[in-house]
Amino acid sequence: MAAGSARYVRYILFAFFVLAVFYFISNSGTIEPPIKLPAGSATDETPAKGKSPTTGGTTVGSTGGSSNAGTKDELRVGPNLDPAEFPMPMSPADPGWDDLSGVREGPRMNATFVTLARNGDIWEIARSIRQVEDRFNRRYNYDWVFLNDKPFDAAFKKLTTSLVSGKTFYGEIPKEHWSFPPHIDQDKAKKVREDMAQRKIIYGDSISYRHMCRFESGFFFHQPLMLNYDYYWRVEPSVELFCDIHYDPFRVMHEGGKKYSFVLSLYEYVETIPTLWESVKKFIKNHPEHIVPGNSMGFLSDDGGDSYNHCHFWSNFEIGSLRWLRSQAYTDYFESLDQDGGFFYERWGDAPVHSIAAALMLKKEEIHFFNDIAYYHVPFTHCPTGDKIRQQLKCHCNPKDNFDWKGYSCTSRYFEINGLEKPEGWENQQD
Ligand SMILES: Nc1nc2c(ncn2[C@@H]2O[C@H](COP(=O)(O)OP(=O)(O)OP(=O)(O)O)[C@@H](O)[C@H]2O)c(=O)[nH]1
Ligand SMILES: *[C@@H]1O[C@H](CO)[C@@H](O)[C@H](O)[C@H]1NC(C)=O
Ligand SMILES: [Mg+2]
Repeated sequence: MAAGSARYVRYILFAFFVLAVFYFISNSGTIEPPIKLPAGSATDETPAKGKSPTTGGTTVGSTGGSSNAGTKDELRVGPNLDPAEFPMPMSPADPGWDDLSGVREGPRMNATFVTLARNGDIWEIARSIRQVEDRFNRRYNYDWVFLNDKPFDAAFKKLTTSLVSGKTFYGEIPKEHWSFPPHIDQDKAKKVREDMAQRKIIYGDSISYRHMCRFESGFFFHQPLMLNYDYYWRVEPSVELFCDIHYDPFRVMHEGGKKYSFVLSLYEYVETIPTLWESVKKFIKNHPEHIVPGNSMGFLSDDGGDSYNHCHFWSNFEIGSLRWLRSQAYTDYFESLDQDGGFFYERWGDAPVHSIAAALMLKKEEIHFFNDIAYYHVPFTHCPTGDKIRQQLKCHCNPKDNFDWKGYSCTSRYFEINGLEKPEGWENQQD
């Protein structure tokens, strides 16, 4: 008996010892101090301080500041550098292609990332930011503007500021950019939502989704924080980037004279835009001066503009010119559409609204397809066609998922109207 209980006590002591060791080991892992965040990070519209990136002991001038070009110890980064001195590596044969480490020297464009999000989107946007940083921005340190119809909370600002290598800014959208304009008949709009709910049209019963689409169509580029830039790159929560981006897409836009760009295109859900084309035709009639010769009408219409084929560029990814969106032409276009009320009497999306504007009011050559930016937003993937390019860019997308050449994509049409040759292997990806 005594021997039995002694053994029992030994077991207990042993178990206690094991637990104590575990406790010690698991705690010793958290002895390091937590990451310190910049003091200014929780204040509205304040750039995070002390974010000058350092690489191997060398300090880089803030991306927005002047670059003391010439000093040996400093990387030459900034807005006023001569692009000719810093050629971009566009393919593996170009010098500098293999250098993906550290901050890249060279000019920076007057550009920012922009994200519209709710506080509740925090983890989904964190995922997107991390991929954009890993594949591109950690070497370029562009700013990031966050917009919300409500104030961003401290947790959102803290996490996003810690993830973005450039400066972060947080803006609250004014009521007049996120509400029903006075000319909208509330009863009529309500009936539409009830009807769409019954017909199970996606987001058909949502008021906030409509405010979001109208905001992205007509107001994001007018926000005070956005007035500081000429180019934007839109990033949504839960998107993915699958390939390394070796060059600066903002520079490709600027130096190539591009005003709008896309990676995915498709047909719009007709039920959401039954009268959009009528409204566009009215605008064309009233403002023929804004319709540009050499436009992309062939992308939108199979009968010279009589009817809309519902093709559009998918706007959850966009790199574009803010100057263009702030132009008289785009302003007149948005105001005309907004007067017709389809953001509320139907459920017009910002994707067809932007796409139609780009296709009619820009020259064909001003719209760019970024084949080498591999991208996913549920449920579609753009994965570059061709084994070689995917290997060169260290892509992790499955080529089978590439949507470009499938029946519901409009990208073939874009290639045809621009006389572009489709990449080798496209035939094998048609379904
Ligand atoms: N602040 C704010 N942002 C919103 C609201 N609704 C949508 N957004 C943002 O607007 C963008 C588009 O909204 P999504 O819900 O992604 O719409 P979607 O891409 O058509 O549909 P999903 O397939 O659900 O992604 C995202 O960046 C959202 O975070 C809202 O009510 N308030
Ligand atoms: C960036 O663009 C904005 C808007 O066009 C302009 O006001 C600002 O002066 C530009 N900044 C630089 C450094 O060029
Ligand atoms: Mg989305």
